[in-house]
Amino acid sequence: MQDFYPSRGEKEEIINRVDKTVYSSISAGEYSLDNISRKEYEERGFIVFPNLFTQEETKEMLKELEYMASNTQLAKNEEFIQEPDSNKIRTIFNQHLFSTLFDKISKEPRVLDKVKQLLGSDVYIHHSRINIKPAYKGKSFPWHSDFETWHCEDGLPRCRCLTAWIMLTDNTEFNGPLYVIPKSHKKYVSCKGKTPQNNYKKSLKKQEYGVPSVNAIKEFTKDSQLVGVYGKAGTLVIHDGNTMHGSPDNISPYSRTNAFFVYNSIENKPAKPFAAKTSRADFLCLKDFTPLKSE
Ligand code: AKG
Repeated sequence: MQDFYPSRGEKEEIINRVDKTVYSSISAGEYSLDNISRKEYEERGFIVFPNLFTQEETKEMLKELEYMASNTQLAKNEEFIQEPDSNKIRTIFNQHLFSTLFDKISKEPRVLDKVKQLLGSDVYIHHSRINIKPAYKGKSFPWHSDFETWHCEDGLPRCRCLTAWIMLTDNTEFNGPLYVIPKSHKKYVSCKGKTPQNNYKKSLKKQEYGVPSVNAIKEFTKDSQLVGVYGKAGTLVIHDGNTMHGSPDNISPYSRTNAFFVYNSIENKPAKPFAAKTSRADFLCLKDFTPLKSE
């Protein structure tokens, strides 16, 4: 299969994106995007919907998460990832498979109508994850494009995927919020380096491969800028699979928790990894391609 997004080679290079960002303008349901919002997403590579979920709904999600994170039996699953230098939970993968509440949220029309419209087809979940950034100790994520990893290590052929994420706590300038670079989704950083065997085991705690150099980030900021994504609990953000993002440590006394759902078009099913000898673990690249229906 042709590789439209080569990466993990001898040297870093910034190349053009070959895929669309918005695949359809046709409504996919009551909660689809209007022309202005679609244009904003197309141009900036992300869009924020403040308070899309109510305080009651986010409280319920947080309660469900607390139950999952404190259950020692559940924590034995490989989907439960600890911080690099402590046994604190950093990420729980596939919350929608562990919890009926999160399964329902993944099919929420307020989210799914937008996602299906943007990707212009039926969609399935590539994986989901909740990142918990505990007060004072939560660790950073370096700059990266998610799609670079999903392409190189999971084999997603095209950038027809996105992440819809819900703030389960307020995200402020102090508690390790996500930073994004508007317009960065229109370029692709072909990263330097050869993917080691079982890279994911390390990269889920601390990513080293698929991380652009400081020069690439500087290049992106020449005609853009770094933006912090802040909002109240209940805010929904959608970012394109290739939008450059990262986040700093949380040194504030307040925790920061976000639930991410990665949607992929059913027309973009994974092939063989494009830059790794073997695929990552199955839980990172789910193979249930049944189209999601709103609930
Ligand atoms: C990722 O999981 O790809 C992120 O970049 C999340 C960053 C964060 O949760 O702070």
